[in-house]
Amino acid sequence: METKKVKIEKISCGHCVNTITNELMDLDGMKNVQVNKDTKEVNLAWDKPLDWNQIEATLREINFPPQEL
Ligand SMILES: [Cu+2]
Repeated sequence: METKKVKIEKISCGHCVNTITNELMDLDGMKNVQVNKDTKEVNLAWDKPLDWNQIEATLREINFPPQEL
């Protein structure tokens, strides 16, 4: 299991939280997505075959580019 915490400045409301959570949980291998709307921090946990590049690309595609902490 790999984990990572990132910051996504564009998170502003519950809709953003739902979009990010749903899109990431659709990825094969994603285990956990925890989005904090107030701090704009996102905790992620995943397993193979998923890798960070794929997660980052998905976030960019849905217009929520992540910033590494
Ligand atoms: Cu929003």
